[in-house]
Amino acid sequence: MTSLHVSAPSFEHHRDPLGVGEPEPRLSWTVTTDLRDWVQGAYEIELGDGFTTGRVESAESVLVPWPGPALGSRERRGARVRVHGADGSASEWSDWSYVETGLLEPADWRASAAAPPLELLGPPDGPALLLRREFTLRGPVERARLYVTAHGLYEAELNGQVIGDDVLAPGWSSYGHRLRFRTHDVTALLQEGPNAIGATLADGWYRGRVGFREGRTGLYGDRTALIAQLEIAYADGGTETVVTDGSWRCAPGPVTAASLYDGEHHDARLEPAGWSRPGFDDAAWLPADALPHDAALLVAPTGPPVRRTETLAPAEVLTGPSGETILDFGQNIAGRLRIRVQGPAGHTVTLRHAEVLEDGALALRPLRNAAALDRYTLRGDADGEEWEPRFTTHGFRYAQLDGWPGDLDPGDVVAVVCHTDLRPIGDFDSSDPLLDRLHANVRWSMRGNYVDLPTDCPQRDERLGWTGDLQVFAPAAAFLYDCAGALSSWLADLAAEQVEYGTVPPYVPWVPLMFPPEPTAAWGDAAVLVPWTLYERTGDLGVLRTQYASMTAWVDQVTGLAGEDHLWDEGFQFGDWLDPAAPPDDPGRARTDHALVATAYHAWSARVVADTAALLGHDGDAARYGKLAEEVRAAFRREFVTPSGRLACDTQTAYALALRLDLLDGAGQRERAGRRLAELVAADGHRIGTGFVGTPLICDALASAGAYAGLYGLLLQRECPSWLYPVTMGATTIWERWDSLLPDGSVNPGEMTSFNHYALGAVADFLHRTVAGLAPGAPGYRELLVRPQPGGGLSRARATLDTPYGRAEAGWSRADGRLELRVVVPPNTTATVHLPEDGEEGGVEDGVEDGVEDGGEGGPIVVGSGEHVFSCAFRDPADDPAPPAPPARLP
Ligand code: RAM
Repeated sequence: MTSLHVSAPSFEHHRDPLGVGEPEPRLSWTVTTDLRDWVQGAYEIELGDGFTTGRVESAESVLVPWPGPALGSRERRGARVRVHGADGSASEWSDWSYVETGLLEPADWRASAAAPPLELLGPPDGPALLLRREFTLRGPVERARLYVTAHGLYEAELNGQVIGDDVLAPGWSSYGHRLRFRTHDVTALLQEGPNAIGATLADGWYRGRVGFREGRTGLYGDRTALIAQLEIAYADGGTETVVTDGSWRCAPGPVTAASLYDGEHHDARLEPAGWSRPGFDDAAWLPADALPHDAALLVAPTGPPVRRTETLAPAEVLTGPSGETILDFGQNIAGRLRIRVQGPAGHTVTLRHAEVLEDGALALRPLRNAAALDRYTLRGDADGEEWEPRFTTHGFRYAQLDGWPGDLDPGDVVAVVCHTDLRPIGDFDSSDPLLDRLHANVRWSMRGNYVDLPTDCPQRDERLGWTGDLQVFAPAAAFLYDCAGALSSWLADLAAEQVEYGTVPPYVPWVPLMFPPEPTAAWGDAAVLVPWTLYERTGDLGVLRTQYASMTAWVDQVTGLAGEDHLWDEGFQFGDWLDPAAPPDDPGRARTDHALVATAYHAWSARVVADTAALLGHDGDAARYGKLAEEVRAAFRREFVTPSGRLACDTQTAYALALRLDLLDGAGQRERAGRRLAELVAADGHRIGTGFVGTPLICDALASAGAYAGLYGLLLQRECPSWLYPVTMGATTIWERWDSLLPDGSVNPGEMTSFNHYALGAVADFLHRTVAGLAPGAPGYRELLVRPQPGGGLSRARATLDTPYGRAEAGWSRADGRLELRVVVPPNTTATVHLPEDGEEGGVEDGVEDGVEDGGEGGPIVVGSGEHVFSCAFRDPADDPAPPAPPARLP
């Protein structure tokens, strides 16, 4: 009995397709089958309005164009699909899935911005304010939607119930260009007769403090406001709309201060009981001001919101040096605490947060100008009360509780992990627990740094969308999580601000602080390389099309800056930021020349733009950027490479750039450069010598040179600086610096010392692609490239990924001189399998019966869908010398 099953279609990159902004959402589906080598021959899509495509002869199953008439605002449509294999097999119809548009046109918005009156407004990051109004429904409701957003942060309620489970809504976008609204199905919350709708409004990114040093307040405006439109369809066909306007009434509430950086103070005695229920007396409340707003800025989200994704119980209760109570949650996170407490009315409990301890006490210095301090003043309920702040998050592993009334039961406090609710899709494991912990730390740093946008860090007075950090991390991010929808929103902000400021700002959204936005290599190149990574990992040409103007504008700008000699050697650069040799107080003082880094990146981005232009059919551009890329490569060689392949900067980063970005000429130069890189790594005792720029490239560069011993020596190094050193020091996330915690356990004296920065975790991408061997061979993993390179004494490694076509896996294990490689190829795709270099002499033996095309003499093998097992002789030179010493300290 064979089986062939097709999933219900998904729409664009949405996790929850309610309130989407695409009138013609593209559809994708995956097939599960035990038929081997299954290839789709045709599909058929049926839409809920009766529209059907009939049988379409096509192998496409990812982001297939919307087949029916475009949807209008508020339209809901079911879709289902069935598929036919090229082998004559056929599936049943899939289940139905549904997509519903939000408000697509500015003219759909009738709501004003309801702003609390000036007399209620406190200083920035002061009190959160309440807004409410009542309305009466004349009959039973069939369907109701709330379209809602805010200038500031909001939490909306209907009849006493919080609407949805979003955290920090509406998130942070470049508010001057784009403000995301959410669509909620609120049918079940409404009742015939009197109803009440309300919201709590805090300053957040809109009006509160953002940015390092003094930061900025009132960046987007000095008045917070709610923009909400509740659309109700009665069962009898009538409709009703309730919008924010001057009829809403406002008052202060229990939140007396709320700051993203400093934390929240909630005085539960000030909660007006029942304020979001009908019948509450708001006579003393003040009317809101109905302010105009630009509805053209309102856009539907393309990715999921921030949510509470997990809770962690304390792993340990500690007592600090002054007798303070400190909870250790065992994991560094972004989020906040939820407490259950019982005590007298008016008593205040204080919660402080930190990522690490120093001398047994919270290390607060790395937070700089972020107090990360929450306070709860009790109502005095006899049976206790529960609280979690709503308008702040912190980056922490440890929390200090002061003023806890009575004995603390550790079960009364949990850490609530908050971040963008991205779907996890990829994973990695191996025989080395330290390497696995490193990988887990990368995942946690991704979680900690995706609180609505990709940030540098979640804890100090910064938390900005630094472009360079994401640029280097994007390939790892795109493997761990389905982040295409979320990142395309951020890229839209990047493009909008690039137009506004005339360059790609070093962080997006841009907050004017100490310096104007200046073009900088590796940071600004995010404009080109992040869309490319998304294309490579999802097969979505749309993201390239949407970002094309931004991509070309960046390369054009740099071309102008570099001038006729094509060397970008003037102006400010971050360079190989945080080179481990840079002094703690001067993180930009790298050993690698800034001009070398900048020119290398220019060549790379020009190449990627040329390839993009070709894909999009812009042939003239493709030729022009292709020529530019060659000219910049030549300029790079002229300036920085000797004819024999030595580089002007004798550094790990310089060689990594030249090798990985294909800047050298001919096998001779490459061979010499590869050898020199391996020599440098060995001379450094297999300790890492790269900063943000070299780190994501060096392992690939060593692998391309065949320097496997050097590569694994570096990857598995435990001495500082290295990837595993922090793991041996008990790290649970990736650190900003190789030595954020010094070997003596003290915190690095640099003012910029975060314990949760994903950039140096970019190496995870190499673990997936090369250690385990699961890489995209064609965009969207339509072809897998399985080319593992075992080494370092590892006895197994495996990567798994939910590709757009279904589950893929590549994993190997070895024993007694033989290696077994297991590959799972999703339906409708193929894999090109290369057995490890040292394993060729053993020959190839497919453990499965058919479908194997032996590439002959050690060449690659192309296989179709299904599970395949290969085995070959393999000898790991790392087995020969004495085995490495056991880890100093396991986390
Ligand atoms: C720091 C950030 C970030 C980096 C910039 C250059 O402030 O934390 O990681 O990209 O500097």
